[in-house]
Amino acid sequence: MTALVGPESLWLWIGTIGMTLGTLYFVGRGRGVRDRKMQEFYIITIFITAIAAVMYFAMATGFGVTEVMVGDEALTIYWARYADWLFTTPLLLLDLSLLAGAHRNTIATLIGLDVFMIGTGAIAAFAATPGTRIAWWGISTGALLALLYVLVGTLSKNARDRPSEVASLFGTLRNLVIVLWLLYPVVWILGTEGTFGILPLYWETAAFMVLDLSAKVGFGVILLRSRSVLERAATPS
Ligand code: RET
Repeated sequence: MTALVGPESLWLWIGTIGMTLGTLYFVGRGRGVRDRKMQEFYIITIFITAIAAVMYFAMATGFGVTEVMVGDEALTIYWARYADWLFTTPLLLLDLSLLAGAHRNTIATLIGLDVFMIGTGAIAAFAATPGTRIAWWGISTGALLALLYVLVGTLSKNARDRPSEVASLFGTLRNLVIVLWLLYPVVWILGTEGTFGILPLYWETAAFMVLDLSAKVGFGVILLRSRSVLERAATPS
């Protein structure tokens, strides 16, 4: 078997280190938090970066990667991304939902759409013809747009009934999610997966690493930075 991981491993190692440092930082901050409701935010956020750290390690060391034949071309597919996102994106949505004080039906809808999005995105990555790959990408992007619609609709409405600092923290994180999450399908379709060959694997891997670190560690830092706001978020309003 040939080694599948090329020079893009540089970015995968930076991702591994960044996610590990993020995890350690959140664990450090979470020590001493006694309030059970507040602990929920720490537990969820720590798992997000911990899962990403091991999946980045899997990719950097050549476990999380395979080849997919599209026509007579072999594409390098980092499948571990989808394993990571399948678990971490629902957890990110759970953090946001707890902050907004969402009803469980809203949480179920968001997580359902999210799993649908990552599942169909994984099919897109493994599909054998350019046409079917783009069709599955379209289905997955449709789920993303529906998810963001719930985020700006129902979830934002719920957040407006929360204390003002909590509502404002929710607004910041929601906007971060909208901007960053919309970039994922763009990088995918421009990158090697889209088969248009616009963005080479090296730069695509760098782009996903920056997006992943911002969407996980950046998100977590903003969420956990103010203990007083989290305290208010943890008190039922
Ligand atoms: C794929 C490909 C198909 C189309 C769409 C995608 C969306 C992925 C998203 C991923 C978000 C990941 C995050 C990771 C955390 O660090 C699967 C790339 C719509 C939105 C936030």
